[in-house]
Amino acid sequence: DDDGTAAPGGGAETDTIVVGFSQVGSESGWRAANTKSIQDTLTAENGFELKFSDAQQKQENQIQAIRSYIAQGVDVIAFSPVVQSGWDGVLEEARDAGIPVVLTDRAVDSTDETLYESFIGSDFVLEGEMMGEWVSENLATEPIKVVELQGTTGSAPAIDRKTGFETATADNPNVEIIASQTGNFTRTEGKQVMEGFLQAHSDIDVVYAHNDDMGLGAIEAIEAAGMVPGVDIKIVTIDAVKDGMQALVDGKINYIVECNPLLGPDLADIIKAVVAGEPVEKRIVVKDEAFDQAAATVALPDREY
Ligand code: GYE
Repeated sequence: DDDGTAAPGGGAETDTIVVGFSQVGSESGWRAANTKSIQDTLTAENGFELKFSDAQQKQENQIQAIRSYIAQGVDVIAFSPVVQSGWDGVLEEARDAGIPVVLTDRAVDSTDETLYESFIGSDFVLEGEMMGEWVSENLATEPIKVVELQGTTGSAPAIDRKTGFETATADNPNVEIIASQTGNFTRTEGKQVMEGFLQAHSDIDVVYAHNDDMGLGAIEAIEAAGMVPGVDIKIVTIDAVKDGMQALVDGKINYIVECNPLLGPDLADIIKAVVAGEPVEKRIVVKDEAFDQAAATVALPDREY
């Protein structure tokens, strides 16, 4: 029988927000920093219970994880979609179950915006454009041959970073992209694909890698081929995680456009607002900077990731 007095701390439990989060994988330094930010923020202390799963870069694993969060009746589902297409079915299942969904980092191409509450992440087209402009102005004052290491096929950042770069370099006839292949955002595959590029082409001037890790893999391949990365072949990448910034400072990378992975605090705020029934922005764009070698030397000591 309830005597009307709450047990000590009894109220707190019912306030806990249960979140099911399906992460892309553990493919890169960016992903490691992003996972840490989410796990450090969605804590019991901050009023959350976090159910976290790693999809190992496979969409079917993510769909399975989301279905299991629906079955468990979590309060909110959050996820970073591996690829852009094919989400409508499972998102409808979440909506039918009355569970709100928040997208982080990567977009879905669903035209039905009622399938999710909010999408927080960087503008990947803009990142590609920032890179294209820098390459066009700083490296393509004479004809250059560029090889491109693409991110995971079908993922928003791979599609958008390719498009942005092509758009920004379209008006410069000196920029020629001679090869473009996926390295799946990993160091190992970036190295392997670069080895193939080096075998097929003796005249590569620039590597454009869609993330730091693939650029770091390319560095290994270039050094193994007896050339000097950053000098004989210029390297430009996206992310600006610690290892990438260190390579930039060391002169092995020539330019990095940032992509901020610290999405945890904003994600926590969005989820709290959604649960409280407060209005949230449909699209929250994270701002990114860019670094040349001099700027990286100044910034590196204070970098959080
Ligand atoms: O750039 C890459 C990671 O989706 C923005 O995924 C993210 C990308 C990031 O694997 O390193």
